Amino acid sequence: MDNSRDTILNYQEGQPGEGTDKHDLKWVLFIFMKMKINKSILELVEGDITKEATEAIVNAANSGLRGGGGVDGAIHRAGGPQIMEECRKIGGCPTGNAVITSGGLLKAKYVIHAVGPIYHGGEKGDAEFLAGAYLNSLKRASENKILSISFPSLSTGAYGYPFDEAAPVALKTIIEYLKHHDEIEHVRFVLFGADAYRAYESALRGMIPMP
Ligand code: AR6
Repeated sequence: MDNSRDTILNYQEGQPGEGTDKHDLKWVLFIFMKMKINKSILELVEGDITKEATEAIVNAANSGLRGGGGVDGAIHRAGGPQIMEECRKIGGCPTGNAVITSGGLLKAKYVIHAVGPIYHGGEKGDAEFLAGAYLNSLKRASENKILSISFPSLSTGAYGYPFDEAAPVALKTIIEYLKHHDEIEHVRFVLFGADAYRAYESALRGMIPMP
């Protein structure tokens, strides 16, 4: 990978807890990593994607766009029935692809529903379908002139993809896209829990030298 234009802008780590009492070693929670890819910002944060204020958030949907558990359930609960109404009209989306609806009651104006693969042990084109779900989400964003977008870690919940295998595929796809498309200014990975965050941080460290 050509690293010459990729710059670490910020890198901070903390441990869960509140307060600053050095004796019981509690630190304020503040975990994120931020870097520049070409003209765009790529950020990793730990959090709940339904609270994101980027112009679009990505949903880990199923091919019937029927809703479900995990991040899909959380997005439909927070965004209200309008999103499901639009999903019904669209009807479905093949694995590895993505469709767009409005964001309903969410802070985000749009939801991009991406269908990642069910994990088959790293075979049957798992990585290609996973990369396709990220790539097609970014294409929907570019087509709709969306400047900022947040992703969850697709396929790593109910669909069983291990974080350490999914993270390099996800990050590589997004980094390659941003190198050739500076119309998307800001991409955030909103990772649910410390295990997810650590896997993505470690994959990113493996791709781009860190200070
Ligand atoms: N914010 C960010 N990430 C989240 C959140 C949240 N609020 N909630 C869960 N995650 P999953 P999949 C993480 O199961 O594996 C659904 O039923 C979670 O920790 O949501 O692609 C759909 O309808 C995990 O790492 O999606 C499909 O049928 C990641 O999001 C199926 O599950 C993805 O977990 C899709 O399975």
